[in-house]
Amino acid sequence: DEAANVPAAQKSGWTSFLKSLASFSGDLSGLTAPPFILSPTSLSEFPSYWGEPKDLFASIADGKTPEDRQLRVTKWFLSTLSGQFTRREKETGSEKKPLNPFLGEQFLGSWDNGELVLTVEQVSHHPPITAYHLENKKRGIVFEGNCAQKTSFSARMISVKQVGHGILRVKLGDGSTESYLVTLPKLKIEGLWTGKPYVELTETSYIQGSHGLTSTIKYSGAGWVTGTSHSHTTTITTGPGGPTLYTITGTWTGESRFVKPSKEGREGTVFLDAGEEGMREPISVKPVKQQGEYESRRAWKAVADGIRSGDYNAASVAKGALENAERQRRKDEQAAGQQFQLRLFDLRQNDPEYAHLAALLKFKPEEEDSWILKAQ
Ligand code: HCR
Repeated sequence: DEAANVPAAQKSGWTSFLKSLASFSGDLSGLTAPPFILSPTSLSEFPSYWGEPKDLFASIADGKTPEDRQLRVTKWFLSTLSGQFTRREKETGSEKKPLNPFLGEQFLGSWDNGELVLTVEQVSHHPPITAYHLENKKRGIVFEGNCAQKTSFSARMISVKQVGHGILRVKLGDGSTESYLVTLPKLKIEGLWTGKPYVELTETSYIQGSHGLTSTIKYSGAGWVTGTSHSHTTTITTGPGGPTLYTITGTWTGESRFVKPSKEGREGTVFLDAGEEGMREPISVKPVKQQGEYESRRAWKAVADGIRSGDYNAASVAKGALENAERQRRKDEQAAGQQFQLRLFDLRQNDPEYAHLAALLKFKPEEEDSWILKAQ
């Protein structure tokens, strides 16, 4: 039995879901999936993974030189990946289909009694685009970005291109600001046939510092270069294609070490142990009762309760009600000749900082030219 992990009553539903995938390309959010694969969590919560290694994020400000800070930004980035891409599989046995955020949906929370604050708004519904702003005011560090996904289906797996990027800014002692462009890896969703989807990362992502240093992160999985799943080899060079200062290799779920060529006799030493106990802390969010009407967990509560308790009928009724109300809002806006106004972010076209960092990376700004920033 190939679909060993699919509950008996949902096997035919799973087969038709997989068939519908085969003839599909674009935005997966609209596809109806069988209940066992539904997650009670909205995609608007996912930017919180960026803040979970909160101490590594804060310690970027302790870097004494551009090189030191490039290493620290790279370490923080790598340490977020196991949360982003393996947490759900670890906790529930498989990757699941998250709830599709409604336009204007918010996810707000913090760490360390408000020292690190996350603000998220769903800034587009079709296609789904999420904007986020993560800020440690005390340390002068902001990570801001937007994220959308383009999916396609081939060779029994879903391929996901993450569209969007983040920019990290750190205020230096002399009052100047250093910035880093963070691009995002591609992912594959495997294990679909057996009903136990999981994520593997592929190809390359980059971190480009405004001082000129570049981190190039190459991803590979089981059956690839190292044969170990969730592997990466990262180099830090003086610009794209420039001389290598450091090479780091390992897994983004466990240990990574400096290897040859690296500076200062660091070869063989540990760069990061992403599996270390307590290195990532989940975000704190207000109790649902105290949340505003656009906040994710409040708005989706009935749907999430239905999914969690296995009352899929109640979940589907609640989801239908939310979606109808949203459709009606858009219709009303249209009839009144109005456009939906973002509440927390502003849209900015042709951000010069993004253009500058992308040029350093010799990276052609793509369709995500326009930038979304937290409104002050
Ligand atoms: C592809 C995915 C939605 C998008 C999720 C993203 C890319 C969102 C941004 C985060 O920073 C990182 C991230 C992690 C997730 O692994 C990724 C999701 C994995 C599955 C989900 C699909 C839309 C659901 C496919 C449905 C299958 C599982 C049946």
